Amino acid sequence: MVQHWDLFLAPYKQAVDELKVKLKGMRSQFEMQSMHSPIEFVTGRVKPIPSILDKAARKGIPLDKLEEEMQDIAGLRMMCQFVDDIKTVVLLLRQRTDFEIVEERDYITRKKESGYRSYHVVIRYPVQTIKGEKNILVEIQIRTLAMNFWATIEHSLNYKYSGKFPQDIKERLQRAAEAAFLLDEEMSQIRGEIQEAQVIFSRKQDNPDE
Ligand code: 0O2
Ligand code: 0O2
Repeated sequence: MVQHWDLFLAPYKQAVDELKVKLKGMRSQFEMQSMHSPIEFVTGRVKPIPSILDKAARKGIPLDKLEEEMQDIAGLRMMCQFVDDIKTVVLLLRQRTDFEIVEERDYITRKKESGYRSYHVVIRYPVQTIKGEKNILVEIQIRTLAMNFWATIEHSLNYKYSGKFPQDIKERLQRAAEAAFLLDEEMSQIRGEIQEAQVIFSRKQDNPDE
């Protein structure tokens, strides 16, 4: 069984590793041209086996249908400074030719009941193997730093409460999500000033004697 999982997950691991390099490359290209990067940082993971089994049981996905029906066994996350950067990142993803977009889910204009906000793009990514090309599904979550802050903490609390939050915690988390969203809006409004400060800061770092 262990060997079976290793074999099954190998192309997912390869896809995550390759996509991390590719998506981080987008950030480096902006940096190289001294442009504001819409991407702050990129992380990636292959879903741990217990989480795959939990989700399959929860959603009634038979284990022999995981490939087609579980879209986030390979997951990438792209963090942005500003809400507007998310649109830019999505446009950049749409124009790439190394994968095909299968589905987009906008949980920013339509947040989840929990308060969760993020933009999800599901792609079909071709992995080259010694037995030929294998297309696998990968979920890319694009979110601001504030959305990520909220989601990370809510996710760990979810484990603590096994997914069943007491009503007061649920409401406080919803309010915290709104606070994070207001912070994003405020930061966007003062974006111009922030960006100007960043340009001056990076120029000073490059030329400390100036
Ligand atoms: P750097 O030089 O820190 O930017 P691996 O462990 O090799 O599979 P990786 O990329 O190290 O892969 O791990 P993971 O968990 O996918 O991504 C973590 C990356 O996200 C690390 O960058 C962290 O520094 C970066 N990161 C996490 N939180 C933040 C944050 O709040 N702000 C910023 N700017 N970066 C964050 P790297 O790739 O190690 O490179
Ligand atoms: P992980 O790896 O633990 O993060 P669902 O029916 O919501 O379980 P679905 O329909 O496959 O899942 O897709 P969806 O909702 O577009 O994306 C699911 C993933 O989005 C989750 O993965 C989370 O990473 C993230 N997500 C969705 N809703 C929430 C939320 O309320 N809070 C937080 N923190 N994250 C959320 P998993 O499966 O939970 O796995």
